[in-house]
This record gives sequence, structure tokens and C-alpha cells, in this order.
Amino acid sequence: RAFEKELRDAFENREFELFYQPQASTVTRAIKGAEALLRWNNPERGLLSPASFITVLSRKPSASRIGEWILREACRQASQWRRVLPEFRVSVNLFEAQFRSGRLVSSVREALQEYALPPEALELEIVETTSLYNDNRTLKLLRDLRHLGVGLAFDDYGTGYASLSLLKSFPISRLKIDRSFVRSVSTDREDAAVVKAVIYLSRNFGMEVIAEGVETEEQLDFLVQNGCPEAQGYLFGRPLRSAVFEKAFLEPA
Ligand code: G
Ligand code: G
Ligand code: MN
Ligand code: NA
Repeated sequence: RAFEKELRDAFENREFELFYQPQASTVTRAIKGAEALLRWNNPERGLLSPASFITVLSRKPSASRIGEWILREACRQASQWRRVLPEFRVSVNLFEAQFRSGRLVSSVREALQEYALPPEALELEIVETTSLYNDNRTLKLLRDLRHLGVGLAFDDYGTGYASLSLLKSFPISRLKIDRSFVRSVSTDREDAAVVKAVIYLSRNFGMEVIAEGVETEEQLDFLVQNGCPEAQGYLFGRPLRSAVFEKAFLEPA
């Protein structure tokens, strides 16, 4: 209770900030886009990852307003960076509360309009691990979002309950292979099999695919060998403040 109020105050006091982590081509290593990741500049505790507060926040109505700010801020940033990299794309994680707000589709449409961002420049990430998928309204919402033209990615793919049958009905455009499978991909046969299976699945369902948590050249080699086109992880860059991201990835060396 008290912590939720603290989060609401933090939002009013503009203590939230978006960091950006690059997503790159596995083959050319060119930057294709970035995932926007929320950080809290807490005056007492320093910079906090949402890992420490996401479970408290995600289902609360106030998460919806924060999520709408995240959407607008990420769209603003992407439209600015597209002046340098015209194909640049931003991925935004959604809170569960945004699905229940009744405003998800209109807030996405408005964020795109406000910054004249084409819908293909925005991807929304949803996690498999939610009860939302038993709900018919969720499917309708996802279809409406896809009709806007934005991408829809399954985050942490492989760890949740999103069974294969969901892939038949859900209008998902990309799978994000969870980093727990990527970690030992070059040494563990079972992890390698899971990663290959997700790549194969994406191809046969007409979806795109990206590997998360790529930290080593060996992992990257495996992805190239197995036809995974994009990767995200410390090998390419950590989540960075936007000014730092810009210096590292959008300015000529
Ligand atoms: O960036 P980091 O790995 O610390 O994030 C921890 C968790 O918080 C991850 O599961 C990530 O998906 C989630 N997360 C990070 N930023 C956002 C955000 O802007 N919105 C939502 N809904 N989740 C986020
Ligand atoms: O759940 P989601 O995938 O949205 O969470 C992204 C989180 O994963 C970010 O908070 C980021 O800090 C973390 N992350 C990103 N790349 C790597 C990586 O290469 N290794 C590890 N261990 N964590 C990573
Ligand atoms: Mn994510
Ligand atoms: Na993930």
C-alpha cells in the first residue's frame, strides 16, 4: 500500500527514466532498434530496476498511467533517433494493468500520432506468464493493436505457460528467446535444442525472432549458424541512458 503511494509520488516527481538497450543484427551487428527499460532514480536508494517493484506495480491502476508515459516517451525518442537511423525501432514492455484499463489501443494510437511515428517503428512486449490469456478480451485487444500496425512480441519466450496453441490464435509478430536458454547455448545440448526449436517455430509461424541475453561471441556464432537474425544482450550493450545510447550507437565514430 505505502509502497504503491511511493511509486505514484515518484512518477509525479519525474523520478522515472527510460534506459535503452540495443537490438542488433547477428550477421552485420548493425543496430536495428532498442528495448526501452524503465529505471527509477530514487533519491535515497539510487537507480532502481523495475525488478524490485514490478510485481507490486504491474496490476495496480496507477501502472496504467505510468505505462502510458513510457509509451509516449519511447515514441518521442524513437522518432528523434529515426532522423539518424530511418529504420530504427523501439520495443516497449506493457504492464498487465494496461490491458485492463480500456485505454490501451487508444493510448498506443495517440502516442504514435503525437510523434508522427509509423506503427512499424513500435513493438509492444508482452509476457507469457499472465492469466490474461484466458480472457477473450485479451485476444481482441491484441488483434486491435496489430491492426494499428505495431509489432507484438512474446517476451521471455519459453519460460511461461504460453503454449504452442496460443501461437495459432495470437497475432504475435516476434518471439524473444529467453536469456535462460541462450546462456548455455554453446555448451548445453538441451538449451541448444530449445533455442533451435524456437527459431524453427518462428520461421514456420511467419514470425520474427530475437535472442535475449547474448553475452559472448560463442553464443552469437550459434545464433548466426542457426539463422536467428537479431540479438540483444551485453555483447552489444547494456541498458543505457538515452544520451549515452546516442553517443554509443547513433553518432559517427
Ligand atoms: O531492465 P531490467 O532487466 O532490470 O528489468 C527487470 C524487469 O522489468 C524485466 O522483466 C523487464 O521486462 C521489466 N521492465 C523493464 N522496463 C519495463 C517497462 O518499461 N515496463 C514494463 N511493464 N516492464 C519493464
Ligand atoms: O524481461 P525482459 O527481457 O524485458 O528484461 C530485460 C532485462 O534483461 C533488462 O533489465 C536487462 O538488464 C537484462 N539483460 C539484458 N541483457 C542481458 C544480458 O546480456 N545478460 C544478462 N544477465 N541480463 C541482461
Ligand atoms: Mn522485455
Ligand atoms: Na526477456
